[in-house]
Amino acid sequence: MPSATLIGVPYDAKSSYARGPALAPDAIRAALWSQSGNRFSEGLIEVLSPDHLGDYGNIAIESEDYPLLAIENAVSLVLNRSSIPLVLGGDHSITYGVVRTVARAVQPFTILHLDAHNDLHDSFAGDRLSHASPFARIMEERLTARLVQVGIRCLTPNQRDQANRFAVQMIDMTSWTAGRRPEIEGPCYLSLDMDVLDPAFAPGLSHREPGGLSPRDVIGLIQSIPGPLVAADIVELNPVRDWDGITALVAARFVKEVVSRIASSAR
Ligand SMILES: [Mn+2]
Repeated sequence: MPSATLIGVPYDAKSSYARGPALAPDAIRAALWSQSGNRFSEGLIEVLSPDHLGDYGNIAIESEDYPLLAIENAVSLVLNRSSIPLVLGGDHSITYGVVRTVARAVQPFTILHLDAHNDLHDSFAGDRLSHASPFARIMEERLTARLVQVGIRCLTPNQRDQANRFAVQMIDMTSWTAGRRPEIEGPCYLSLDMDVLDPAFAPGLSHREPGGLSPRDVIGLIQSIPGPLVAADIVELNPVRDWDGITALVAARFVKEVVSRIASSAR
């Protein structure tokens, strides 16, 4: 079995602003396998090889309804094969279904959440499964031991109150710039919202928020996760708003570094 297995979730019906992330899994695969790059991570692991990376394909999306069962089935199948799920969204709503499934199989783990927004809205436009709400559900259901958020820069007073309510550890962009870095121990779930990046590096986003991280910062964060990864997701790439596939290429690079991180900690 490969160390990691891609699962595409082409679902963006919980997006509050622009549709398009449903096209991301295939855009990331195209960039990943493009002849413009090679098969290795920065740590010189041949990540694009059957030993290290498998592909479940995309789950079938048949309606606008939240695809909880389909996500659970795919993630469980990969975990049962002793491979680590690397889920390509889709909008950020899909993280709830993935974390819920992983939490039944593995405990405890810390979630490292990279994002411009803290996604802790109790509901958004009346929807508790909105892409602005996955971490409210995750914390309410106590699916994780600890939530660490990095890159946040779009808080509202209500969002700050939610973060306090759930005892979230937050490294916003101001503290990041001042030099604060996450301290993670033990098993880790990585949830990587592409809009954590500054839009100068990544125009293919539904929500472009200036003042964000660079791809180099995110690669450094991935490489510095000390414990084993239990699963990961990369979400919110919007190919409709991308320029010449540049953001898909950044996402593909993140895939390679995540797979490398998984491969180097595999038993
Ligand atoms: Mn998000």
